[in-house]
Amino acid sequence: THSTILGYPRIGPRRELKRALEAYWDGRLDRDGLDRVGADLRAGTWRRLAALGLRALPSNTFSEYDHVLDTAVLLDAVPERYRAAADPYFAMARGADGLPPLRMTKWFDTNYHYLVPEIGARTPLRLAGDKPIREVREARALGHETRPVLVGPVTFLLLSEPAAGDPPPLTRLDDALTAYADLLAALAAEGVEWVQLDEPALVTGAGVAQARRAYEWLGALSDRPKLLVASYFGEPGEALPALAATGIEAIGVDLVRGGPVDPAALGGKTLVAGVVSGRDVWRTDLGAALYELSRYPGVVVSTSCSLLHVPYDLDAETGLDPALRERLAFADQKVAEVVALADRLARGARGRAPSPRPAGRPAESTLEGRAPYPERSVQVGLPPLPVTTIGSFPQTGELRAARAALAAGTLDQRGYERLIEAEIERVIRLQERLGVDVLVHGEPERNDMVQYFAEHLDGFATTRHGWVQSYGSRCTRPPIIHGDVRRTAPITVRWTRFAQSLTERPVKGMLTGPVTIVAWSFVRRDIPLREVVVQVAEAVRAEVRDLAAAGTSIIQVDEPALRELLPLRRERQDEYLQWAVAAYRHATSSAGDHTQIHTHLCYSNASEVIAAIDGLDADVTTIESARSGGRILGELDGFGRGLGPGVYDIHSPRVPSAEEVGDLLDAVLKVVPVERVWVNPDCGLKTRTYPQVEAALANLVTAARERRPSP
Ligand code: THG
Ligand code: ZN
Repeated sequence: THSTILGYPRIGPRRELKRALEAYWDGRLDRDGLDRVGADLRAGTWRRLAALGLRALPSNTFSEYDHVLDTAVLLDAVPERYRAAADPYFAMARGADGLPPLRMTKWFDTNYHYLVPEIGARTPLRLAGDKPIREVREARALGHETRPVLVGPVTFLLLSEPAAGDPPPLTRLDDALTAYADLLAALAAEGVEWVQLDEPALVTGAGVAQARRAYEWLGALSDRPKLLVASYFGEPGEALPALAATGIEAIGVDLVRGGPVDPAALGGKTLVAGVVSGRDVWRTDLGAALYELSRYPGVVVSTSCSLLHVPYDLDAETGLDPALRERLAFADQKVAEVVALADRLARGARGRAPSPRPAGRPAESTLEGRAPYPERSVQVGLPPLPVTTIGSFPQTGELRAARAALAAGTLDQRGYERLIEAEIERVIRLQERLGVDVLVHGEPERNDMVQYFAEHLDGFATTRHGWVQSYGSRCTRPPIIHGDVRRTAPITVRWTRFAQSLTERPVKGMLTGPVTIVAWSFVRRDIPLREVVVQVAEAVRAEVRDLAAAGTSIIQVDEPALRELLPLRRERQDEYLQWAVAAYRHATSSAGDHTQIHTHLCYSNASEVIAAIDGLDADVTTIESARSGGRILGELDGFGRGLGPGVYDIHSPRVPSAEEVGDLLDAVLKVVPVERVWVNPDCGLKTRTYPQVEAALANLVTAARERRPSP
C-alpha cells in the first residue's frame, strides 16, 4: 500500500523563507541568497518526508509567495502592466512603483490567501515556465523521485477573475488545456510517473461539467504521466462520477470533510484516500481510519488536503501541557500517521468502526439581543461626522522588544505594564492633539488580537513555533481550542479604564467577536462548531458587560472573519449565518441599550454577507471601502444605522491628502445621510508607521470638519 501527502508547509520550520523574503525585499539578501534558502527548504522537506517513511513524495509544493501565482506565471498569464517591472512575480504579489498588486483573497475556507490571477480574453495562456520540471530534477539529484503538484485547470480558471469587460476566465478552458498538455508532455519526457492536479473548486459544486471535459481530454493524451486529480475541502458530490468517467488514473477525496464515498463510484480508478486531516492539529483515530480504508481495494493512504494549513512539528512545542500534546499532531506527526496507516493496512489490519460522535447540546435557545435600534437610548454626545480609528496603533520595535523581554523573564510584569501605560498615554495625547473625536487606547498590549484573547481564556492553548502561512511572508500562530471556553477574569477592562482616565473624550472598548476568534483558531471537533462559537460568545458577553459596567460608553466588537466560516456549499450558508449572527448579538447585548456597539469588518467582498452584517445590529459599522472605490456603499445604504466606510487605505504606505479623503467622504454623503456617517480609516493602523498615521489622521480630521453642517 502506498502512502502520500497532497502537500507540505513551505515557510520553513523556523520561518526561514519569511526571513529570506523580507531580507530580499529590503535589499539585504541577493537573488542567489533567496534561491539558496528555497533550495535548502525543498531539500529539507524531501529528506524529512523520506525519513518519515513516506512512499510517494510530492514536489512543486514550494512557492516563493503563492502557488496560484506560480501557476499564473507558469502559464504566462501575466497582465501586460506587470511585464515591464523589474520582477513581475513580486510586482504581482506586492505591487511595484505605482503598480498595485493583484487582488488577494482567501483560499476556500482556509486562512491561507492567494493572489487572484487576472485572465482576460487576450491574456496569454501557454506553457512559459519550467518550475515543476526544475523541482523534479532538483529532487532527483538528491535521490528522490517525486510527483509534481499543480493547481488544476478548472480550479485555476474558477479562482481567476476576468479583465474589465471580458467574459469569465473559464471560457478560456481550451487554451489552458493546451498549455497543461504541453506541460504534461514535458514532464513525461522527464520521466515523471505521476502528476497531481488539485481541483478543490469542484467541492463547491462549480465547474463539474468543465472538469469532465478537461479530464476526458487530458486523460486521452498519449504523451503524459499518470494523473491524480485531487478534490478536497468537502465532498466531491457530482464531481466524483464525472472524474470517474474520464481517462485519469487516480482520484483524491477528502474523507475527513466529505465522508465516505461509494467504492463502486470510482469507476476503477485508484482512490487516494484523505483520511488524515490537513486542516486541523488533532491526532487521527487510526482504528477508525483503517476501518474506512479497508473498504477501498488498492487504496493509497493520504492527507485530506495539503499540510500547508498546519504547523511543521509538534516536537518543537515543548511548553504544551502533556495531556494536550497527547491529542495533537502537526504536519510531521500527520505524515507519520499516513505511513503507519499504510503499513498496518498492508499487514491486513482492518481497524474498527468509529464510535458515533456525541451529538452535542441542542441549539441554544437563550441567546439574547438588545432592544430594537429605534428604542435604544444610546447617547454619546458627538459632533456630526465623528472621527475615529479602528483600534490598533503602530506596533513599535520598543513594544515588540518589551514583549520578548517579558517572555524571556528579563522584564517583570510591573515593568511591562508601565511601558504599556506609557504607550497608551502617548496614543491618547496624539489623538487629542489631532482632533480625533472617539479615541482608542491603541492596543499596545496585543500582538495579534486572537492570540491575545486566547492567552486570556480557559480552553485555549497557544504555541511558540506553530506558525502557519497566511500569505507571502506573513504567518499567524492559530491558538488551539481544546476544551470548554471560559473567561475567568476581565481581560481588557483594566487598559480601557486606564485610557479613559486620561481624557474627557470617549475611549472605545475593543474586543474581537466570537466568530473571528474561532475562525482564526484550530477548533476541537468533539462538539459542533456552533457550540464552540456560543461558548466564546458567552466569554465576550461577560467582557462586554464588565466594560459597560466600568462606564465605557462605546464598545467595538470586531467580526472581520464573519464571512470566513461560511460553508462552501450554498445550501448550508443560511443556517450558518443565522447562528453566527445570533452568537454576535448574544455577545454584545450585555451592553444594554445605553452603550453604543460598534463593529468592524475587513475585506471588500462583504457583499455576500451583507444581510448578516445588517443582522449584527451594531449601532455603527466600520468597513473597508477605500480600496474597492466605495463599491460597498450602494449595498450598505439600507442599513439605517451608523456607517463608517473607510476613507484611508491603510494597506498602502501612501498618505492621502485632505482633498482625497474629502472626495471619498463626499461620495459617502451622496448615499448616506450625514447624521449617520462616521469618518475612519479602513482597518487597524498596526502595520503603518507613526509619521504616516499622524499625517493621514490629520487629513481625516480636516476633511471631516470642513463637511460638518454648522450648528
Ligand atoms: N490575525 C489572525 N488571523 C488572521 C488575521 C489576523 N487571518 C486573516 C488575516 N488577518 C490575515 N492577515 C495577516 C496580516 C498580517 C499578519 C498575518 C496575517 C502578520 N503576521 C506577523 C508576521 O508574519 O510577521 C506575525 C504576527 C504575530 O506576531 O502574531 O503580520 O490579523 N490571527
Ligand atoms: Zn479590518
